[in-house]
Amino acid sequence: RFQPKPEDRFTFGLWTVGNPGRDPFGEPVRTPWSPVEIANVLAEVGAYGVNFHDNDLVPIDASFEEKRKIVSDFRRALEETGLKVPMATVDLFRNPVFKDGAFTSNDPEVRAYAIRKTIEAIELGVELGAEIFVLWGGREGTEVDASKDPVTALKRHREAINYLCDYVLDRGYRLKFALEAKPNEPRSDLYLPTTGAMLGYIDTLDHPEMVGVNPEVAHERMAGLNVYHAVAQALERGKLLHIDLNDQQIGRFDQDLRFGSADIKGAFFLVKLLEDYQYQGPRHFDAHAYRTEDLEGVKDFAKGCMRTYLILKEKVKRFNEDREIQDLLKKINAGREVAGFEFRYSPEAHRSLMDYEFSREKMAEKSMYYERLDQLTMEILLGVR
Ligand code: GCO
Ligand code: MN
Ligand code: MN
Ligand code: MN
Repeated sequence: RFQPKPEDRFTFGLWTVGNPGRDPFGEPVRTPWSPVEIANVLAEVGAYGVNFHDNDLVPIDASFEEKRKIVSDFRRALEETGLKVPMATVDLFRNPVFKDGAFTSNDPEVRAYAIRKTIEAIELGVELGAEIFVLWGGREGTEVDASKDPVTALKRHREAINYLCDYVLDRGYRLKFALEAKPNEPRSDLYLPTTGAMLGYIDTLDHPEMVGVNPEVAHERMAGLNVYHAVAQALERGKLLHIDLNDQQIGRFDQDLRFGSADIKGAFFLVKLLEDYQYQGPRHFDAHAYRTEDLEGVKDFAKGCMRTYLILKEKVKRFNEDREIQDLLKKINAGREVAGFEFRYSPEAHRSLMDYEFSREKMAEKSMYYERLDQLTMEILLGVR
């Protein structure tokens, strides 16, 4: 029970389970694993796939020969373990060259280099089977607003994404881009700070059909938003290509906690959304183990993410099959139709609307039962239902 299976499509990044526990106040506490070692651990704990930034796999200064060796070793590990690479991404934040942004840098040479580095990362991802390419603008932002015109920054960002889409089309790759928003960290303010902002922006691109979003639980919560609602908006537009599952307490630094470990109710509704709407993409855990953990603890962390998801999936089934809850929902959703009216303008429908006699008092009298509904939801989560 609660054993991960390939069809659950659980994935982790090399940078997540491979996180050595460095933070702004302290050195690493774990010896870094090689990509092959990480793949083996992921296979052992039952993950379906592994994702990576270009430089999680191939160091930025690797020679051509070094790169070929690393890639072929990694490919062999994938074949031996059966792990897939559904997603790849690019690191446009770690190297000092990107200290003031990549696609939005004021320096055209840096912007060009960012595009070139992304294209090489796309090649690497495609070579290993990726069909989704995540773009997270780690340093696309500012501390000093006087330094950069935010209107210009957006135009530069758009130029870069349009370039990348044209490149992928030109090469005939089956690859889609998933844009990941974050409000802050590592910059004071990042451009396109929320999934909602990303969704509005995507429609301004040359090829919106090639671009969707990768919402992250922690990032929406850092912005004080409801992840469930943000993900729903993406889902409703067919734009949910990927998802970064983790957890976060509001008002804290970017914590990347084990999925479900901070807000179990929020996690429940997110799982409910993904399951009820049969989300087909990878369920990626962008989180890492506490800095206190050793290698065994890292495995506990990874298993915990998947197990919590599967437990919540079972809770969703219970919720959906619970007679009392479903009867309440029926009542909650009931209401009187306005004769002759439709929620689409026509002169006839409009006449019915204007002729109808509304009773505000009657409408406002309706019982909502939300206390009862919420308590029943909590009792499912608390395991007494
Ligand atoms: C973060 C981000 C990253 C991205 C990753 C993929 O807060 O550090 O969530 O983990 O998801 O870089 O592009
Ligand atoms: Mn994050
Ligand atoms: Mn993070
Ligand atoms: Mn992320």
